[in-house]
Parts: sequence; C-alpha cells; structure tokens
Amino acid sequence: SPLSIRRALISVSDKTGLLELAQALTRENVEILSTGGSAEALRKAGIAVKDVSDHTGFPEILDGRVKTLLPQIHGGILGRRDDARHVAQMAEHQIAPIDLVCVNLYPFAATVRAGASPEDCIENIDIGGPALIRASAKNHAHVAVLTDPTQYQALIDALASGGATMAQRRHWAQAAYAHTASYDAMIADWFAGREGTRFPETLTITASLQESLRYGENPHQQAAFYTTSEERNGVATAEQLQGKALSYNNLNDTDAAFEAVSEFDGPAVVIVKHANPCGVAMAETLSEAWDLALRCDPVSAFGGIVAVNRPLDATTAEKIARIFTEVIVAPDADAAAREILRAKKNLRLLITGGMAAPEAQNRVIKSVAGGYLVQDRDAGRVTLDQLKVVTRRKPTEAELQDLLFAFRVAKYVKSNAIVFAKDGATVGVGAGQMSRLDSARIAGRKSQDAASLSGAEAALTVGSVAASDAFVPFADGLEAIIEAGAVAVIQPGGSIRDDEVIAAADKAGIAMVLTGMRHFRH
Ligand code: 93A
Repeated sequence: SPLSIRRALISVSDKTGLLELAQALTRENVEILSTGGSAEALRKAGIAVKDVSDHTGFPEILDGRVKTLLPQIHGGILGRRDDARHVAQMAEHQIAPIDLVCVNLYPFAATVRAGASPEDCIENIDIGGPALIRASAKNHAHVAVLTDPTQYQALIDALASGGATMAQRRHWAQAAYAHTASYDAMIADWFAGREGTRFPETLTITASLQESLRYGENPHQQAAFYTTSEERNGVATAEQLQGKALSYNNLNDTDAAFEAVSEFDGPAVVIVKHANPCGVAMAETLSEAWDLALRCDPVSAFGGIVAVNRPLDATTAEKIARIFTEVIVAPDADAAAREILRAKKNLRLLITGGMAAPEAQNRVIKSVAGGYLVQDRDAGRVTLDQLKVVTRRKPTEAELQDLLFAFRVAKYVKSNAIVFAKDGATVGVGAGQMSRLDSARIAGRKSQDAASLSGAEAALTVGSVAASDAFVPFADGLEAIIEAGAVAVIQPGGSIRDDEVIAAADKAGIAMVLTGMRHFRH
C-alpha cells in the first residue's frame, strides 16, 4: 500500500531541486527535519524546518562529523511500523518515525577533481549520509529514500496521489545501494591512487544503465548499455538526431570509429566494419577524405559506420548518403548536412559535441572466464622524433608522414594488423589474422581488388608505405609487403631476427623505420 509521509529528513550537499521538493512536503503538512546547511538553505527560502539537533536534543559535533549518527534518527528510520515491539521501544525512547529520507553525499569526487589537499578529500568522505541512505533503503517497507534530484518529481507526484508505492520504494532502495556502493568505490580508487597503483584491491565498476538493447552481438544474447560519469566525448554522450536505436554492434563499431578518427589533426574520415577500419583518410577537406577512405575498400564500406572529425558538411553528407551506411558519428553537422541526411530514415546520425581525447588515461576491461582483465587504454602515440631509420634508404618527408599515419591507423586494426597507406589514405588493410604474413597478403590482395573496381591498372599499394602493429618476425612477412609494392615500412622492431628483416629491406632497396612501440589490439 502507498506510504503516507508525515516526517522527512533532508540532508543534502547538492541542493538542486530542493526547494520544489520541500514546498511539496510543506503543502502536505510533512514535518521537515534537516541538518545545518540544508536547514539554512530551506529557511532562507521561507520553508519551516526543524534542526536535527533540536529534534534529537544532541548538537552537531566534531565539525559536523557527527550530525545524524544518533539513535533518535536511525531508530526513527529503522523501526518496523508493523511490529508492536518496535513501536513500543520507539515510544519508550521517544523516537519518532521518519518516513522519507532525502540525502545526497559530500562531493568526494568533485573535491578530488578540484585538486584539494588529502585532508580536504578525507573530510569529504561522507559517513552519516551513507548510513542514512542504507538504513532507509533497508527499511523501504516503511521508508522512502531519495538519493538523486532526478527522483524528486516522482515523489512529489506520489505525495499528491496518496504516497509512494512499494514498487517505487523498492526501486529507490536499489538506486540507494548502488549510490553508496559507487561512492565507496570512488574512495577506494582514490586510496589506491595514493599508493601509486591504478588498480584497487577490489574492482568495482560503477556505471549507470543507459538502455536495454534489443540484443547483444547475436539475437539470442541479451544486452544493455551502461555509461559511466566520466565526461568524455564519444558514443556514450552523443546525441542521436535520427534513425532507430543503436544495436550492441553499432555501439561497439561507432566507438571504434570515433576513437580512431579522433587521432587525426587534419580533416579525416574513418569507415569501420566489424570493429575494423576498412578505410581511413586525412585530406584538405572532409569530402576529399571521404572519397579516399571509400576508395580503400568500397565493398566492405557497404553498411559501415562512418566517423569524421570535423563538423559534417553538405557535400560530404551527400556523398556518404549515396551508399548504405548504418551510422554517421561527427562532432557536429551543419544545417544543410542534417537536411540531406534526414531523407535517409534508417541512417543514424550521432553528434558528439567534440572529439575524444586520444591521450586520456582510461581503463579498459575485458572479461575472461572467472575474471576480468584490466589495463590502461592504448594512449601511446608515436611521433616523428621517436622513429629510428634502420635501412640504407631513408624515407622521404612525404613517406614519413604516411608511415606515421599508417602506424596510427594500425593501432585501431585488430592484430595482426598490416596497413598500407599513400598520400594520407589507407590503400590496403589486413586485419585480425593469426599470421602476419596472411595479414600482409590480404591487405595486398584487397588493394588489388579495390584498384580493379576503380579501373586502375596497378594495385593502390604500388609506391605506398606499410605499417605493422607489432614486429615483423620473419623476412617472409616483409617480402609480402614489398611484393605488394611498398617502398617504406614502419614497425616496432624488437624481434630476434630484426637483422634478417632489415637485410631483406635493404636487399629490396626499401626504407624501414622502427617505433619501439607496439599497438596490439584484440
Ligand atoms: O560528516 S558526516 O559524515 N556525519 C553525519 O552525521 C552526517 N549526516 C549527514 N556527514 C553527514 N551528513 C551529510 O551532510 C549528508 O550526507 C549531506 O551530504 C550533508 C548535508 O549537510 P548540510 O545539511 O549541513 O549541508
């Protein structure tokens, strides 16, 4: 049966929406108990409140560390209203029932983010708040608990219609425990960080349910999308302007495409299929970049995910719309581009409002049977000054630019990855093979296919450069690359047969540079 509310305890750090809630409670003649700052804010707004200290007869002590940690408060929350012994004990100790608890916690995360001193951070570890929240959630049979301003309106509506239902209280209880759990997880992470580790004793992933998905990677798998509060420009925070809901695979591919395109400074386009780029290009304009990205593998681009790193313009939008595309993700799109895409009912257009930060320090998590693997995301970026030329032939300036470009693309291609590039565009991508030799052969063959589709005589790889995500272990892999027509190669180096591989490069008269950095991606 709905819970009628006669006494409420309000103790909030985030005062958003507080006034409206308190006004609604006042209208229903609910007595409001409140702690120092919250009481002051309410009184200022002309709302009658009773200080917790007046209610309990015990002052706030220890700089506020003990405000609500008192039997009059916790007894009032935890007592069972339908248990004669509880009711009698509450009466004996003059404990009045509290039916609604509205609490949000000291802003620990914001304090840490602001670079506060360790002492300030510790002072912002809320003790009384979580206790109030957990107690109210435990006794949700008799108490409603609100931990987020977004919940207030539902309570206000409930007040007007006879009280909060059991289903509502149970849902708020779930949110309450999730809230305190994530709060403690943040604190544990902070302590771990102070010990110099990014990996706390217990891994607690805190993410909020964004949406249930129709299904997972396959239709017989259930799936959902959870988002974290980390502020990041990308698929989680993007605004979808049109088209049906994104699927699990769409989200995964869109993320891969957008992270990849964020790597490039000039106008760039990345086309992704099955989490691998099948065309990447950087040019003077997005429109040119699209032409070049599409040229790499027009067959695979069908039904692809397209990411761009400049506001989408009409010319580019019009070109993309010519082929079947699942998703376009862009930092923005001008009015004309939006108008063109509106006609494509099934195409989803996602606007991120900015680019991802390639060098951001984030954790990536993968599940294995019985556990999780956690690592820093691959934020490594090789720069020109880190390259070591190991062959007699030196790469030209233009080749060096292409080598860096190809290596950066390879970072986003599943291992083993071989990427051919020329003039700021991929011309052959070999992905996800168990042997590097196969990846090289596939990239070369795909490039030939693309050339014959466009009516060109020679494969696009002729005169190109090639990147390998990890060291080339045998000369045969390199020979396949050379056979495809590459004149310069970039690879991490570090194989025990480096000398053999370098000798093969010299024999063929091509250039080779080593990065010292590997970009496996599985
Ligand atoms: O310092 S506490 O851990 N000790 C308490 O007894 C206590 N009771 C409520 N912090 C406590 N709170 C927290 O105070 C609430 O969770 C809320 O965030 C904050 C509200 O304080 P004020 O109303 O004085 O602004």
